[in-house]
Amino acid sequence: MPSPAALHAIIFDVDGTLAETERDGHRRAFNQAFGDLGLDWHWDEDLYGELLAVTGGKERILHFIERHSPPLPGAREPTVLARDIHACKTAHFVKLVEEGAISLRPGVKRLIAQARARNITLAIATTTTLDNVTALLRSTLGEDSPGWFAAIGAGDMVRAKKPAPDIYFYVLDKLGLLAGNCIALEDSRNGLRASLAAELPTVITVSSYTRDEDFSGAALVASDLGEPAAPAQALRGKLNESGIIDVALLERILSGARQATG
Ligand code: XBP
Ligand code: MG
Repeated sequence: MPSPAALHAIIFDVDGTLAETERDGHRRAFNQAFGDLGLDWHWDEDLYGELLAVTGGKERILHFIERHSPPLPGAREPTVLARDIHACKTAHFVKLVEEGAISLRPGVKRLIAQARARNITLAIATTTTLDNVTALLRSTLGEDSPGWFAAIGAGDMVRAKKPAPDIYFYVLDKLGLLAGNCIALEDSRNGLRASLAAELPTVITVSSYTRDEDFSGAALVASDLGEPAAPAQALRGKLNESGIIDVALLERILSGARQATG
């Protein structure tokens, strides 16, 4: 039985991991922004699933313009148009979140509370815009909750978004911690590629758009973090008997990852 390694920090992804934000949050906000800017564009659920291959809202809009050649208004530079749509989209997303349209996924609140009680550092590494993160934390965990996170790495704070590891390096640097003492929680292949490239042991809780992705390299793949009354299902790897992903299980995963890397 490996001895528990010191778990110093849990680094959370946001979209798909803290909450199911994509289908009825970001996608809706993009479509509202298209309407506001007089664009005859619509991203349905299937199209949006394809577009999620590209992380970052501005990058996703530019990819859509390039790939789908939608009608463009006047002689607007695509990068300028993408920036304007994105600003409007962020305002819509924040409003949706403030109205309570998005809730946390099972087990997220429980794990955050347990980690805080155990003095384990919390951090965030996401490609989404900082305003979206703080709005989501405030609306689901309370006004002061952004302050619970020792580092929040978001959006354009780094040059290259996931699957590049930059946002994880940024957060590790802010925390002053080694990857081997942290666990990343992700929901997507792009997120996993980023965390693994930063050498972070990673637990995946699949989300509605990502459940069929390739999660090779993850320490554990589960349906969600689980709650006592609604245990999670392990899709790869082993959960504990209670079917809950808690600090003890994350510590065990870290010990296993350490032993594997010698
Ligand atoms: C999430 C994303 C984000 C959001 C939109 O990826 O790709 O781009 O869809 O956010 P991850 P912005 O969960 O891997 O961080 O529009 O604010 O960029
Ligand atoms: Mg995600």
